[in-house]
This record gives sequence, C-alpha cells and structure tokens, in this order.
Amino acid sequence: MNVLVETPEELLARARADRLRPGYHFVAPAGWLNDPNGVAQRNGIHHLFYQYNPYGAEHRRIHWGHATSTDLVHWTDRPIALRPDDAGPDQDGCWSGVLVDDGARPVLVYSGNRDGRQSACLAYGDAGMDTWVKEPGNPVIAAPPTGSDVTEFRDHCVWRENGAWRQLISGGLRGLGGCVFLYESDDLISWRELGTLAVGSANDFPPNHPLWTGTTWECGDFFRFTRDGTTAPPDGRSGDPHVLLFSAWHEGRTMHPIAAVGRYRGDRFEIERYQRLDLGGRHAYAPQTYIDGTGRRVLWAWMQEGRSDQEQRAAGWSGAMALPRRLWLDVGGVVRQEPVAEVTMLRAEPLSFVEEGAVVRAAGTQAELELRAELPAGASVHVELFASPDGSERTVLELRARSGGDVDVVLDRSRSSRNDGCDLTPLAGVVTNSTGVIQVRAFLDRSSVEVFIDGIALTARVYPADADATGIRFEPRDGAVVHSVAGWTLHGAEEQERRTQPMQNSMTER
Ligand code: DQQ
Repeated sequence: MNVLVETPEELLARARADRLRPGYHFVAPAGWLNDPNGVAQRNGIHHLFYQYNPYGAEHRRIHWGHATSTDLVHWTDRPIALRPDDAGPDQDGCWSGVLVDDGARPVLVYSGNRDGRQSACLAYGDAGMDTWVKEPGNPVIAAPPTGSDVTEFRDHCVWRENGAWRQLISGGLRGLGGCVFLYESDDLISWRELGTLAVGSANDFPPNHPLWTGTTWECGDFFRFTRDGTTAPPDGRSGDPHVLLFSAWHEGRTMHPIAAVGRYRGDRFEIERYQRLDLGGRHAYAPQTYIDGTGRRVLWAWMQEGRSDQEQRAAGWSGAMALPRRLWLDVGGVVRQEPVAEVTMLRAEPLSFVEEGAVVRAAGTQAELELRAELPAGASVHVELFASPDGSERTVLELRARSGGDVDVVLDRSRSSRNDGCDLTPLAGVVTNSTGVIQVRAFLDRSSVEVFIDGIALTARVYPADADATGIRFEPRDGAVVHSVAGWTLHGAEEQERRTQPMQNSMTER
C-alpha cells in the first residue's frame, strides 16, 4: 500500500477500523504519535502536546499535535502547534520539548531536527495556544557544549529558579554514559552553559540489567517533592529530595524510563538511587510531568507499540499515551504512581465474578480489574487477562511474595497473541511491600495492559488475534487470600469526527 497517495480521510478510516486501537487512552486522530510534550494546565484547561506525524504511522518529519481537556479523560483536538519549516533548524522535525510562560505569552522550547542533529528552538503562542510563531533567531542553542564528546543532545526541561530561567538538555558523554546539560538564561533566548547537572555511568550494569541507564538519556524531567508532601519546581537551595526522570537510550534503541532520586545543590544533582519508573520499560517511554491546578504531579508517557513497523503502518496509526498518573515519593524514597482519580469516570458496567477464580467470559476489550490480596511468603495470585474462550491466547500476570514481603511481578506475554511477529517477551520486576497485602489495579484497552501494584506501574502492549479474547480469570495459589475483587467495563473516550489536521479543511490537509 502506498501511504503517500492516501487521503487523510482514508488514513483516518483505516485507523478507526483497527479493533486493536485503544478506545479510552489518548491516541492521535491517525498517523504516528510518540512523546508527550508541553504538558501543563492553564486556566483550568489541561494541555497535551505530542510528537505527531499526521501523514502516516511512522516516525517522520515530526509535528507537534495538541489536544485540551477539562477532566484529563475527554480530549478535544486543537490545531497542530508546530510543523517543520521547509528550510531551517527544524526542517526535519520538531522534536520533544516543553511549554513555559515568559510573563507575556506561552513559549514552546523544543528540539529542531536537521540533518540528524538537534538544537534548541522557541515558538511563541497566542493566549489560546492555537497559533504559534517561531523565534526568528532559532536555534537559541545551536550545539552541545564544546570540549566534550557528546553522543546526543536534545529534549528540554525549563523552570524558574532564583530569578532566572534554568534549562536541562538531555544527552550523553561518549565513554561515560547519559547526562543532562544545565543552562541558565534571563530571557529564554541567550543561554549560559553551567556544565552537566548529572552524569550516569553506562558501565555500572550490563545492558540487560533493569537499571542500566544507557549511553544516552532522553527527555530529562526534573522536579522536587517538598518535605510537607507537595511537589514543586527544582530549587537547589531547598534541601528537598529531587527527582530526575529520563529515558535510557542506546544507539537508536529506546530502553526504559528511570527515576533518579537525590539532592540538588547549586548546579549539581547528586543521585542517591535509581529505580525503574515503569516495569514495562519502553512501553511507557519519554515521560513528562507537570503540577496541575490541584497541586498534583501528573505524568504522561508514550505507550509505545509492540507490533512490527510494517503492521503499524498498515494499521494507519501508531502510539498511545499511557493513562495520566499522579506521582508521589513515599517515605522510603520510592517514586510511586497511580492513575489520576478522574479515570474512575470511565467505569460503565460492573463485572461479575461468580466465585474465586471465576472466569468472566466476556469482560470486553476495555475493562478495569481491582484486587486486594494477602500474600504470605511463597503465595501467589495468578491473573489471566485477554483470555480467549479456548484458552489459546492469554496474558498472564503472576504476583508471588518473597519471604520478607517483597513481591515478584511477571507479565507473561508468550501467549498474548497468535501473531508471533509482535513483542511477546516477558516483563518483570519487584514491588517492595511490608504489609503482606497487595493492591492491584489493571486497565485493559484493546491492545494495552497497565497494571498498578501498590503504586508501581507495569505498562505493556499485547495484540490478541482472537476478537473474543476478552476473558478475565484470577486464582489465588499456595496460600494467597483474595480479600476483594471488583471490575468494570470502561467507556471509550475518543472524540468523534476527528481530522488529521484539526480545524483545517480537507483541501489544506494534503
Ligand atoms: N523522541 C523525540 C526526541 C526524543 C525521543 C523525537 C524520545 O526528541 O529524544 O520524536 O522518544
């Protein structure tokens, strides 16, 4: 199929027809979506910008899509915010970045991509953020600091501190590991180099280790949790714990998101511990956060696909956002997350579980399962999701308690799909637990599984070939006791009548 001659309507129709396209997670109208960008709430309205190719389901000449919401669940498309110029520093793509306010207007700080290199660019918005004008002096930072051997250099985190702007640009130092470069500015246009805020070590662990931080860091996102339990922008004089989120990358491979927790003093961030932000690895990539109007730290992440490039192109769409999540730091210094409370408005019909271990034969492809279980050492809970009537397809979540309380989590995808061209590798990790009782919430959306176990997320993609693979089954084993179980079918939340280029007519779309 030659996607270049396809009309936007054909692409939209193809995307809509795919029964594996999520129905309540945010997806682009059609085409390609990757990182969340410029996430913010202004005047009560949540803004989600995203890496977007409106012409086809492939990562090419990336634009910035834009959608708004008042409830974090239902989204309205806004006009495309940024498009690559015909010639200029972003001629090959407008890559990831953030939204700030310079006091007079909204400003996007993003990476212009040209000839395989990225540079820092700005664009200014009107009050409604529907039209954007690029800074004539782009790029405002043309290249990485000289004198160091930099692997990659892109993505932005910008905040006000001590009367000035501060900015992180993510990247890596050859032979060492990933890093974030620190800059300072009075006007967002001219920037002073302040060295590296933090540098990782690619040699601390082997590449297959869950905490390998990669040779490059992408999409650094830096913030603070105050001692009274709130969250705030970074402040190097506060003494508060700070968190740097980044996505570990190696030679073109998106690995996994990491949370680094530590202390920020002056111009340096001393990392005390690393943790996997999501046990699903690349399926919750490039996370970005903001403080919303209620004071929550809200996180968005790209729920990357596990189908082949060819299948993604054929489907007419690729990529979804994970559910928006509230983030917090627990007393032990562990970053935890749960879906924002608003997602409960998606609940439609309750699922009935006849008895322990009962099969819900037709839970539907959009469902939520909530389970509370007591797990003495050695006990486990076995949960089958997206199970086909003949049992040949199923995704299995296994939770087994170690002595001491920690819980080993495995999502076995080996039988998730008869289509062995998709990613069927297992996803696993450990959830710290000292109470012996675990809380599990699982969200299913056609080709996605998001599990939250005591605030630790595991995000995955699965592609059942059988349209009737809608069963849910759970079974306590080896002494586990399920205290409560509940489930719901979930409504879809997608806007109707979407266009690949919202608010333009189809003549200008081509
Ligand atoms: N995606 C963007 C980059 C970023 C990467 C390009 C992470 O800015 O480093 O689409 O997925």
